Amino acid sequence: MSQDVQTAQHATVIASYGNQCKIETTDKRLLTAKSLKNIGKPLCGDNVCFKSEQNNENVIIKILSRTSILSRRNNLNPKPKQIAANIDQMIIVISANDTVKFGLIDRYLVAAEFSGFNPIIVLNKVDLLKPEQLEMLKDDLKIYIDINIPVFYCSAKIKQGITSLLAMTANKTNIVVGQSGVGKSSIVNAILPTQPAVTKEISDSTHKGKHTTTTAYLYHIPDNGKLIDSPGIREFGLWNIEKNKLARGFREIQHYSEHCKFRDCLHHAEPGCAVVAAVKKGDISQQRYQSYLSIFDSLEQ
Ligand SMILES: Nc1nc2c(ncn2[C@@H]2O[C@H](COP(=O)(O)OP(=O)(O)OP(=O)(O)O)[C@@H](O)[C@H]2O)c(=O)[nH]1
Ligand SMILES: [Mg+2]
Ligand SMILES: [Zn+2]
Repeated sequence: MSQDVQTAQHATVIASYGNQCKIETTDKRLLTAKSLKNIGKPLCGDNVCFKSEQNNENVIIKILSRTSILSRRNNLNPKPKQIAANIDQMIIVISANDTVKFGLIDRYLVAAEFSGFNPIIVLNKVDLLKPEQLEMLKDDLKIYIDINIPVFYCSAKIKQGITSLLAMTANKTNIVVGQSGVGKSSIVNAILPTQPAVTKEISDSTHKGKHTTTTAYLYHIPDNGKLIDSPGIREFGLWNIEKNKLARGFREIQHYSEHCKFRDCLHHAEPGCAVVAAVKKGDISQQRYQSYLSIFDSLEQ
């Protein structure tokens, strides 16, 4: 280790704006820091070493090794965008006043399985639903309960379901993800009323429209947890996943694939495919299998 790194102090990146970052030191001071060009771009959630220069500028000189990175790709830009680092748990937020976008949820789940994040689904804005509408949505989302992915029914507005969600977040770095307007920042605020994240209402006084949150931002939550609010997305493009490995992103497909006749079975129409048999029997949801096929087609190699 170089002399520089030994005398440096440690910090966590709260938010990264290019090579300017907001960092929090181990003794809880919030500072602005620039990062050295040759170390790569620090991400929200990174653990870093920094030095304070004589002119009071703080300089990040090293990014400590990451346990995980969340990246996504969109159609407009082939280069994946890195969103945050060192994530343990992904809270996928969907809104009750929208149709359920199973394809989007399943893409997030694939990313979570490949990156080793624990996934949770939150249906927010349940205050807008009549009881029978809520029951119908619970029926639709049962396919996730069946594969052991917890689903929470919440309202950030009336603070319903927030305590049980909070109980899942202790001692972990959690990231809230989902489309713009589903209420990610509102959920963060319901959990953390004392350090409010900017939501649509607050930002509408200055700018209209969607995409209120523009940068991932890390908040501390009770019981040693961290909660990262992230910008809303329109689509969540997967990258760096090979077609013949995709089954690993679908835990139930992966489970049945062990019994396929051919080891390199892609679970389309091969003879002796245990996955197709399980779909026919109703042991794998038709909806999830269709997602598998459609994501399979969307992957490049
Ligand atoms: N009725 C109802 N409205 C909600 C709830 N949660 C959030 N909203 C509203 O939904 C809108 C969007 O909320 P935000 O929290 O800004 O959404 P976001 O997901 O952070 O959006 P981006 O930052 O653009 O990605 C705001 O008008 C909120 O008041 C809820 O539980 N019930
Ligand atoms: Mg937001
Ligand atoms: Zn198969």
